[in-house]
Amino acid sequence: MSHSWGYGPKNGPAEWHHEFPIAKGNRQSPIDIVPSQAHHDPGLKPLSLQYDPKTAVDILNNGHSFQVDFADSADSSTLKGGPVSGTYRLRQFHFHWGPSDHKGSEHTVAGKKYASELHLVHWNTKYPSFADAVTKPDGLAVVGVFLKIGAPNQHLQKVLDALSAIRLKNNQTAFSNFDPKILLPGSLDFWTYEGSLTTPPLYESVTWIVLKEPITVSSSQIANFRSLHSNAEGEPSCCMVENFRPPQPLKGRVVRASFK
Ligand code: E5Z
Ligand code: ZN
Repeated sequence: MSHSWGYGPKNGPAEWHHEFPIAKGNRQSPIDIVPSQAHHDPGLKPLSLQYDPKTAVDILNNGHSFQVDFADSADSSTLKGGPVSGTYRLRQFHFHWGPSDHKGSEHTVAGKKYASELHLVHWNTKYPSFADAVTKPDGLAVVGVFLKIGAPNQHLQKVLDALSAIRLKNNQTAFSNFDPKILLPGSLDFWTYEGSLTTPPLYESVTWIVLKEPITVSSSQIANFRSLHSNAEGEPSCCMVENFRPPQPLKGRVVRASFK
């Protein structure tokens, strides 16, 4: 890669391995989840997600996606249970999407793509900081939620309304009093497997928890995601229209299901 990583033909997912050889590692994400090959595990605990709306602090265009960041200090927004032991603290959430409504998710289900995918990123509080946790095999737990096209999602509106203030890379604005729990589907049934960050540096540090039930958004709401730019001010204009990594080899991993 002659320049920094992205999603274009010259710096996209197929080229990442030159700078990040772990791209060809043994627990890379995303994957294709094949429900008929998932193992129901009755020993999995129910997933417990508790979020304090006051811990939301800002919304940032990082040039690859946009993310809502949460305060790193308070232990009031946490993930417990499911496949993990201990307490994981919410760090940020962000989305991946595509050039059209037919593709955009990172995980697929029996080969089927959704329009978009929400990632809620949590880090294991047995480590002193996110930066320490992000490189550890049990450092992160990311909840993945599929988005499909249908009726508009009112719960997403506050997020969408903030996007006009962060059109360009490195733009950031205050974003407070938001409970990401309102974005979750009715059922917390999930698949889980050991994987990685889906963007460079692709660290193999993520326990993935992918919810079975999608949420619904309208086509014009996703179009709003695509109105963001991946360039900084003064650089050639490029729209953020495609920011997903395709499924990676399973390499013998087992996907467990919390449900029958
Ligand atoms: N798409 S995702 O949910 O798999 C995901 C979640 C979080 C990150 C990326 C993808 C993320 N990226 C930044 C990683 C990082 O947090 O902190 N990299 C720093 C490089 C570094 C040590 C500097 N490492 N020192
Ligand atoms: Zn992500």
